[in-house]
Amino acid sequence: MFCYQCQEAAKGTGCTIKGVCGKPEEVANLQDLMIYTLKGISVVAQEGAKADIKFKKADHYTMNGLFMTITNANFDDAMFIEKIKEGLALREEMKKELSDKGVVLNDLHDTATWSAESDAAIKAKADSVGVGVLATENEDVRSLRELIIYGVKGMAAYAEHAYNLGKENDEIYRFIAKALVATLDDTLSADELVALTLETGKYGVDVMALLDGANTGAYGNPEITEVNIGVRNNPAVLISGHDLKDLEQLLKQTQGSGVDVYTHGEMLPAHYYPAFKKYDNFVGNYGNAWWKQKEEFETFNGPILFTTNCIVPPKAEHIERIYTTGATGYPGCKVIVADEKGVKDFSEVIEHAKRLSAPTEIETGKIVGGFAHAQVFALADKVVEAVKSGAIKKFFVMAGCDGRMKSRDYYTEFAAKLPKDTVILTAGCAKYRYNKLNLGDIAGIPRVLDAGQCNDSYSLAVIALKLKEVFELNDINELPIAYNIAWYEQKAVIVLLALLYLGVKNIKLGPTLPVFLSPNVAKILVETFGINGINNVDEDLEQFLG
Ligand code: SF4
Ligand code: SF3
Repeated sequence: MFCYQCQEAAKGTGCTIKGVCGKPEEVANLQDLMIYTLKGISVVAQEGAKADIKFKKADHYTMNGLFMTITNANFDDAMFIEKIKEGLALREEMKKELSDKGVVLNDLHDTATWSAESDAAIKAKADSVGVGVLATENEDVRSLRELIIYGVKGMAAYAEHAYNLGKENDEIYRFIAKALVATLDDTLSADELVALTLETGKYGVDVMALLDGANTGAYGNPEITEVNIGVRNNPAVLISGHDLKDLEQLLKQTQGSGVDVYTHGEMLPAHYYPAFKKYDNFVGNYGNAWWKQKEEFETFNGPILFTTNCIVPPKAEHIERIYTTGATGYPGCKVIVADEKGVKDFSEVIEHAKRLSAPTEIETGKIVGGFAHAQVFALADKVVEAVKSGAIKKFFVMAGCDGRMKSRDYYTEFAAKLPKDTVILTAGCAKYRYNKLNLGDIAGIPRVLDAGQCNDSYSLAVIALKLKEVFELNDINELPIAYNIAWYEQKAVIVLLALLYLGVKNIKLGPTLPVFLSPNVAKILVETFGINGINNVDEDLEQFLG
């Protein structure tokens, strides 16, 4: 295996024996074969597109297949084998349809022609492509290809959440296919791949806008909300991940059952949506960012439902109370599958909760959030006034991911040491590093404004664009907004590419720069966009405020 797609890649080069995330070699290779299969399907889909023939099924398959390979989403080798088999059959169906319509397919790439009859043959193929990343010898081309693939993985994840709410955009699917095929094309120059990377950012903006519209269209605009972090004395289900449609179905099905629902990790911002406030058994948020889940699942006592990443390989005794759905999976954990109408039956999870104890309290109190674009616009006069009067000197966008590395203590210290006339704008699970610090407020505006999940970084960009307009500036970079972003997995990659596309400069990215950036590609990002790594809190504060 060879994997270097996340911030925790072993030794700062890549995982080669087993993932730091817990991904075994066999699963890593199958994930690479999944991507290989998706490239082949995209090759055929592109041929169809030339003849104006669309393959909706392939669009959805590709979206879900990409999502399954995101860090900490799916560790289940059997699920990958089944998915790949399904893909091979789909690819052949597509070819048949094309040939029936008179489209001649010549000289197809191996990704579009390989086949395997048995599980063993699939595994053997997986082992042969499992270091495929390294097969691209030119390190700059390899770096750009992988940067694009990781961006597209994040894009697919967000597209799937929107799709679950009935919203999709064919242009995003077309781009995903085009990008995957481009990573097979040896004739593309590094410059052309750089251009494609920026185009990936454009579709990153589009997909986040699509998801924002889907979420707010279905559940209303997030509003200022105090979220309880304590517990009640009823049995309960803990729901983790990013999928709001799954949450809605769970809340509906738990009504009147005596079972409470708590959010975990990236599901916390669900409390900010008006539509979920009517559920009186939607109690609060339990715990912190994903990487603390082993201890928190221990004390939660009840069943846990994963709707997306981040799964940490569970303790053996927890497996029987962990359920997965959507793109997620873990060997031994029960999978809840949607019917053809997208309906999921969570009754087994709810019945399971009834047999177990109520959660053990690990914290008490409340945290405040709900500052997505509409809520901030509603406060615009106050915010603009505070900036004009000098009460707010600077905003710090500290969105992104959390992770288990000790070096991420930097973000807690950075937030705590920020001057009292600054405001943090956050989104994603990065917030758990400082959202319980009680940093106070400025004239009633909390000093930590949480817009929501990582995809709600889109809101932060919309807010910045609005402020640019209000202050009549020519360039988004003239605003008193600094960017100190933490990344971990591939959704953060698409968020970053989206910000670059919007013209945001001088982003500090940490706790370490992606190891999949070759020195030359990193140089382009530094020279064109001013991207830079973190140093230490005092020096970085000096740099930002100096
Ligand atoms: Fe390693 Fe990250 Fe890949 Fe897991 S996802 S194998 S930790 S690089
Ligand atoms: Fe967190 Fe996994 Fe990225 Fe959506 S839950 S931000 S790491």
